[in-house]
Amino acid sequence: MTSDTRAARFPPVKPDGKSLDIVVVGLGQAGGNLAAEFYRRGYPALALNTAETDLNALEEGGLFPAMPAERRLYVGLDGYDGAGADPGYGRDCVHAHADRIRSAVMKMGGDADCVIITAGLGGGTGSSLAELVNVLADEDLPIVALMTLPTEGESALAKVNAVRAINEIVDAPLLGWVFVDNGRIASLNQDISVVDYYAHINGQIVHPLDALNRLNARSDVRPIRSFDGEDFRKLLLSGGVLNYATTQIPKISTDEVVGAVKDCLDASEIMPGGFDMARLSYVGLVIEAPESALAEAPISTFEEIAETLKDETAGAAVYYGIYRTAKGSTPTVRLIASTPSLPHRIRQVLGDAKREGMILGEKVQEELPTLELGEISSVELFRTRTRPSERPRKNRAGGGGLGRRPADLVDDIAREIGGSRRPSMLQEADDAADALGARGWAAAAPGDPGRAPAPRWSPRAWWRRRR
Ligand SMILES: Nc1nc2c(ncn2[C@@H]2O[C@H](COP(=O)(O)OP(=O)(O)OP(=O)(O)O)[C@@H](O)[C@H]2O)c(=O)[nH]1
Ligand SMILES: [Mg+2]
Repeated sequence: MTSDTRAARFPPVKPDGKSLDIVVVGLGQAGGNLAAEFYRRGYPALALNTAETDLNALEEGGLFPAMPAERRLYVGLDGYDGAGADPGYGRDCVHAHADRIRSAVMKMGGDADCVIITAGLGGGTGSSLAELVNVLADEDLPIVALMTLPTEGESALAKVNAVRAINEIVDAPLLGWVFVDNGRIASLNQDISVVDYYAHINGQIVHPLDALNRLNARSDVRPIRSFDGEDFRKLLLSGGVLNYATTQIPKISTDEVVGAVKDCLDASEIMPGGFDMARLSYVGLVIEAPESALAEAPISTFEEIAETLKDETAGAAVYYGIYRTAKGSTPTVRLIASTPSLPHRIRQVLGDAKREGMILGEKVQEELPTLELGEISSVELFRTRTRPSERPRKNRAGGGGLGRRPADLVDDIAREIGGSRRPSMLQEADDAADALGARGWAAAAPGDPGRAPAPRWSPRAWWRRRR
């Protein structure tokens, strides 16, 4: 492809100032709130929920960014309000509304560069996110899932729901997975009022992606080396677990830049900690700095940064961007990295879910002890009988939740993403992965030997079809 045709096909930024057309579909309350935050920033978005109450929170004048009524889809059954933390019911709802969901998503995002599906894992609606992927499976959409993990203080039910949902979603045919650590965010935002809390942290979660997507349309930055829309696309749709962040550094040096990358991977402010740097496959690193900070950093510093990152990531494909900014006095590092393995923190969530889930599972099986009431058992306390309740009884099909039987726990979450799939999307990306040799995708993604093999899915074929 000549540079002219490439430029015509992939303009550096679209008319609305974004490099990629991203659309967002939120499921459940957290999912809808996150979708509303994207919508506030100018992205087409939909909120799906089994609860009218949650959807109404997105009305004008509420605490969350508003979403117009036509972007809020009630997908409950029998007029019920919410899934009551029962993912089995959440799944039934999504399945029952499959046609409506599919047509709303395709109308909004049939041609999108990326469809981000958002949900809070732990509740009943958001934890059925894999069912939403099933509903959209035939549409060949480039889907990335963005999910929140429960905090330490949340119930065993939330934790068990979350690890079951993670196990399903890591096996789904997606092009990217983003886990957000609500516990970590809570520990760093303790002073925020409960009124503003979620709207505030949702801004923190969405901002780094939005900033990368708008980088090339900003009038206050000038590229020295561009991180363009295609670089961003390769990272976002690289088929791995993503870690992204925006952070400030005091000056541009190898220690500061590589140190910032390590901090984001190991103890991010929004993502689960414990990403293994040596297992990264792709890294996007943008340094945005004022003239004075750039003037102090000779070209040899940038070469040293590149060499150190290459070593520490054991040869990941790294996309760089260097921008001079007219604003601010300290350099900013923007990171987006991708790996085929799950961060260590997710193992801890699994451990908590196992321990607490088994206790809860046993508790819900206990029979209620009867009290010795004696003669008061037969004393009539009313002169008239109350009529039986006319509230209809819900007959929820399927499993989910902990209420019916001892927790059927996830034994182990697949440590690798995607089973036998080769998740890199483009030819060049595949070649880069091949070049990673023994550490590359094919070798690095054996999946869980105990699970059925993932369906054959070819990212290259997918990409060709879309073109
Ligand atoms: N980051 C973030 N997390 C949220 C937000 N709202 C809820 N959560 C978290 O998301 C998880 C799931 O909760 P909900 O989204 O309320 O659950 P749901 O999907 O609506 O499920 P049901 O209410 O059972 O139908 C919990 O861990 C919440 O703490 C939000 O706006 N932002
Ligand atoms: Mg809800």
